[in-house]
Amino acid sequence: MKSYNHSAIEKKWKKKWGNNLYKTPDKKKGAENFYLLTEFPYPSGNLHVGHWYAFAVPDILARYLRMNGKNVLYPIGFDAFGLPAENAALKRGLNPRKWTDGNIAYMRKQLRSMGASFDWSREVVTADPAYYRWTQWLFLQLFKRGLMYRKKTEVNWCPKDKTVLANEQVKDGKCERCDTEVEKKQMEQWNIKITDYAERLLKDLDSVDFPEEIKAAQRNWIGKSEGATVKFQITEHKTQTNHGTQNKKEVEVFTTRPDTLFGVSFIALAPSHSLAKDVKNLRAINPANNDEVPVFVADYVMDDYGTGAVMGVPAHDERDREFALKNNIPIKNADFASTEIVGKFSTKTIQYKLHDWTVSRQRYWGVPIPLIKCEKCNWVAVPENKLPVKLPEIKDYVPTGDGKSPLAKADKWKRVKCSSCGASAERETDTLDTFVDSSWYFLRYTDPKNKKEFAGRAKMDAWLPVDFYLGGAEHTTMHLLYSRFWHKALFDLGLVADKEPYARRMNRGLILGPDGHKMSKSRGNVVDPDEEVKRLGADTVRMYLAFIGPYGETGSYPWDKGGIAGIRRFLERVWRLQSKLEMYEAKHTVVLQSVLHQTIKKVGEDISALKFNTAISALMVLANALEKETSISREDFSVFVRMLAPFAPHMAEELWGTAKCGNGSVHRASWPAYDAQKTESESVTIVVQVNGKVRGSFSAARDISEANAFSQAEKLPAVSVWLSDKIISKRFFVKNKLVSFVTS
Ligand code: ANZ
Ligand code: ZN
Repeated sequence: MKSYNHSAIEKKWKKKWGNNLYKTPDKKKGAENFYLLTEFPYPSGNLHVGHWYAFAVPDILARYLRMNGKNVLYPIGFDAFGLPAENAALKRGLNPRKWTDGNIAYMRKQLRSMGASFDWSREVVTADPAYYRWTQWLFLQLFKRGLMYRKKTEVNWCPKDKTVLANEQVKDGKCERCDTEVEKKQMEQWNIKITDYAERLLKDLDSVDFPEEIKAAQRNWIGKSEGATVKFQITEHKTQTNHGTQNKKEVEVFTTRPDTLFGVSFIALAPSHSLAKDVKNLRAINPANNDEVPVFVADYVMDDYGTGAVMGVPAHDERDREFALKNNIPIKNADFASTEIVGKFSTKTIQYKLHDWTVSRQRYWGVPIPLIKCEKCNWVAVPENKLPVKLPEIKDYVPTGDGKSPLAKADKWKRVKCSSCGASAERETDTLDTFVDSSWYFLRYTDPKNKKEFAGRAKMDAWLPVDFYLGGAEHTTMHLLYSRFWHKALFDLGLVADKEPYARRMNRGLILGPDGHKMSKSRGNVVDPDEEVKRLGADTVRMYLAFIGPYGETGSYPWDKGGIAGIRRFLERVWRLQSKLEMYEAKHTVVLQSVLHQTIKKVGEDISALKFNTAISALMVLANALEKETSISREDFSVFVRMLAPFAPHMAEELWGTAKCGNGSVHRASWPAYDAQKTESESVTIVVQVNGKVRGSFSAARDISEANAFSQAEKLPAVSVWLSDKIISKRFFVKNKLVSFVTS
């Protein structure tokens, strides 16, 4: 037996498997389809441990399901457009396309080193014109449906990235990408009416299998509030000079507590409210009791929520109280208004915290928005036969900061004829937010080469909805929400069959550096997976990451050098089991058979539950038992190797071959079945009590009869002393557990 040479084995099998082993047909006879999706990576340039955790560990599930007769689609691609790639390229003075293409080529190689069972023939790259042509086409379908609109709004502007950000991309007032303080700017932008779908995005959460935290986070983000609007008439203050103005003004407030109407002590407006300028001269009249109350401008009133105006009820609201005390406003204490009164002076309304999705970006590296601005016709769609609108190669792609995309300088590209009236017109020069690209990539995986449609309906129907979607917790209120919306919009257009894209979702945990902190170059705690693969092998790295903790719980796990060394030693022990292989059927003790069948059961159940760590522990227990045997039958060895295959695909393939376990690849073999009877331990320990006290115990064959149990128990010396000269008045028997005597 040769010693375990991981690099030779891994190289050999990667080459032999090539691109064909995991090519997934749309239909396979007798096999149900299963779509296992993990969020595709940004081509950032180098695979880190987090990528391994994201792709190599779910591969265990993909392989297990295949061995259990499922036709599993486990695709991969690259989320290639967008800020991260562009910023990285700019930092190096490189063209974003060149940089991105180079990274993708490198990452493909690295991804292959994992030995993951991706179907590479379905690879999708969002910066590829063959892909973004359909991003543009889908965008236009939504545009024609009236779901896109242009509006001058206060937007989040990142002064460093020099672009607009969606609300979801701002974390604690800072740019999610570069951590710079975000500024507010008035700009005209393209928005998508995701708020039209707020109610459905909420309601349909009931129909999907997402963990409660994810549902709660989305519900919170959508932020539904049921309340009412109330109109207050505005009167000009006595000191107002231009008396005689009769134009009636009113201010509308949104409240969740219309029953506190009698306690209104003031009205507060957001600083950008249309009446804010004249506020010193204004008084508001409470419609319920004609009380006149002062009007203020207050910072705590948000301009983009409700009506941008609040009725201040300091007796019942903390912030209102604080404001009233600070501004010496008399606090009104009053009874609650009855539902009848409330009904007369208010209109029931529902408010959402969710905002429409701002999708235009003033950056080069994205999908050109396929619209044309014509003086006469306003915004016109680029005709479908002119798609894709290709992103032009330009020299100066550095963001300008003047609120315009670098594409605005691409004069030749920009000038077009209006597709409606033929007059000279200009292209939209903003590009689309990357989250538009990723809102439908999983559809394209079902039909990646289609030139006529974004994906054929029959192919989509064969795979959708996604059976199981794994990803990062950071996407809960971004990608996961956007793509649910996008799918619903496509559903309404009759383009997809389901209301929801993902049947089940799970967020994975985080791998920390050996010091327990997030891996980062500045901390010097980054573990390079390539080095680990070189040193210990991909099988060890995969198995170690699977062993590090339960996958489906969003915990964080520090990388442990001792832990990975332990896994390596385990695999070496597995390797040495070969030496015990017999040429003939070995006679094994019942105990080994029970361990074997218990392991089959446990490993299968644990993999299904994403508890890869305890599945590996069970394999370790079995390996211990096998080591104790003088010889191992080929049959038992084959069971072990098949269970090893999802975790350590290269070693398992090698052992499968050398031990002549079966024809073809172990990855085409089926998962071993267990015998339920054998999973039960063959011997049991029976405890013996006399008058309620434990006096002894004995080991017996499982399911020993009551009569035999009593006679064996009575014979135990430690028991018989307590029974001699006594009359046994009662006997109890609990099957496989207990014998109890009562004497009189
Ligand atoms: C009077 C009142 C009395 C209120 C009371 C609350 C308690 P949610 O649940 O988040 O929807 N509000 C309305 N628009 C606002 C804005 N643009 N900026 C800041 N605050 C605003 O909160 C709704 C409540 O927040 C509303 O109900 C309003 O204050 C305030 F005992 O009206 B309430
Ligand atoms: Zn025109």
